[in-house]
Amino acid sequence: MSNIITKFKDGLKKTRNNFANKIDDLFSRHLKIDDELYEELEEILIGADIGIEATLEIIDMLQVEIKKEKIQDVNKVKPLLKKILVEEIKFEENFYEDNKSIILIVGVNGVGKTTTIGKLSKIFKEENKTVLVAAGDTFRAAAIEQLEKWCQRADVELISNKEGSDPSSVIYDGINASKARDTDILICDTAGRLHNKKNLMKELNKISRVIDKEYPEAKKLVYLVIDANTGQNGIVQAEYFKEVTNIDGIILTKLDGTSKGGIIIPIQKKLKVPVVYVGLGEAIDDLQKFDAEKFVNSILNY
Ligand SMILES: Nc1nc2c(ncn2[C@@H]2O[C@H](COP(=O)(O)OP(=O)(O)OP(=O)(O)O)[C@@H](O)[C@H]2O)c(=O)[nH]1
Ligand SMILES: [Mg+2]
Repeated sequence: MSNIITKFKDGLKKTRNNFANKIDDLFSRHLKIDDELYEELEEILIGADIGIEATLEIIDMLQVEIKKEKIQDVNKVKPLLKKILVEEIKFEENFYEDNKSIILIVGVNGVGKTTTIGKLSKIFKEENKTVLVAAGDTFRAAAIEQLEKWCQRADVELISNKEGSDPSSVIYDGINASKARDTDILICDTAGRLHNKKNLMKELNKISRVIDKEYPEAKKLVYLVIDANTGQNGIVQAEYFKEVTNIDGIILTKLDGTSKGGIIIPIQKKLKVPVVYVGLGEAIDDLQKFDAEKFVNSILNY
């Protein structure tokens, strides 16, 4: 098995134990495809945090397909469910980084922004891209020190200023350093502790203006980090950020800590923004580019 598949499998163990076991048990108990089977399946999908809307859609698609293909054998339902889940999760557009990109990492406190920056840096370096990081969370000294440690682990340079300095000035310095070194990707940390929407909007707008003015040649990407363990509340957070800034991609962290990884479906559906990376653990290699097929295979135990 490839390393990436193993990572997905290991990281999604809790969701798989909750989901695949119930699905397999369901199909082993039912001999016929009937209303009872659909009802139980519905419960399992909702229990995995897939959300009512998406669950009903999935059941509906399943029923249509089963009718169309005249399927009677229960054993043929799981592969069909797999296909439908992959279709539900797949995003056609590609929002990934260009060779010259500036990435703003945003999200509420504690979701995993700083950690993810270290992991992302490593991924980009492995893709032979040059990386620079800007310490835009100037809210507390510890944030800068923590980011410094992650940059050391990933072996990338950090541009920072002292605690309390203006975040957009740090981003400005980061842009200048990126230009001087001809860096491919500049990743910017931001503070998760800005108390209200007005402050958050003010700060992100200011940073955006600096980027638009100083680095128009770079592709600007805003990645919102969401902790998978927060469940439906993660969707509320995302809607909050969406009112404040444009979001190009979602990074769903701590999927290893939840049995309800199905949350990925309503997040994408509600926000119409793709999940681009997933966090599957605390170590530097525990971030993966999101792949719908690998994800579904992992949670269905294929
Ligand atoms: N298990 C697990 N833990 C994670 C993952 N990503 C981050 N964490 C942990 O989450 C905690 C918070 O991570 P940070 O990177 O400090 O989060 P942050 O968003 O920068 O937090 P603030 O700067 O306080 O807003 C740390 O203990 C990380 O190790 C993940 O994918 N899996
Ligand atoms: Mg942080």
